[in-house]
Amino acid sequence: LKVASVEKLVQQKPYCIWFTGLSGAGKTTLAVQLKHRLQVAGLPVYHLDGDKLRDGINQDLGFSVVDRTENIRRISEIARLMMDAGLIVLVSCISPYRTDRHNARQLFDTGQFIEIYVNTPLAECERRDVKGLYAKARRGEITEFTAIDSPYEPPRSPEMQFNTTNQSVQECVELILSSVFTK
Ligand code: ADX
Repeated sequence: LKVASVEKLVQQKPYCIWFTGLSGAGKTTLAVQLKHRLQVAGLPVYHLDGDKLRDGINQDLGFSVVDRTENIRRISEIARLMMDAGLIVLVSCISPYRTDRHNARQLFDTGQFIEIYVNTPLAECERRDVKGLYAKARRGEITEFTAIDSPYEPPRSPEMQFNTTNQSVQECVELILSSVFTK
């Protein structure tokens, strides 16, 4: 290890940066780009993605209220462990319920949990429909789909929020970097 990067590791305050928003809002895209920028700066970072975790540790869970709550509980506990291990943790999952996000926040010290609301309107998420799931939900082929027949409770006071309809990925990432990491 170079001395410079050791200093960075020692000085770096750990954070959990939590992206919430609808499917297709851009949570994963923002987290992946932010992760890349932090890695280039030599910082230790890990990205927990809702979709990916559902293939593994959360494969027993569906999309009922109870299961989503358990999904968020597990993800937040893992994020806390990783943060304790010294990592900056980026989380991207819909996390539609206020109570679940509140409980996640409670696991962290004040200032270490940064909630970012990726506030891309439903119409835009549905227009993109990257995974074709909105079309399926509209046809009734999948149920309990967030913002179609399952609620999304928007954050009341997120640390930051973006609307990716009129803000580029790069712009959002720069804003996160400057407000969180250059203090
Ligand atoms: S969360 O609500 O429990 O936070 P999570 O982020 O882990 O959800 O997973 C959401 C992803 O699962 C979506 O991006 C989508 O690809 C997929 N998915 C499949 N069925 C649903 C559904 N009924 N509601 C929302 N997302 C779904």
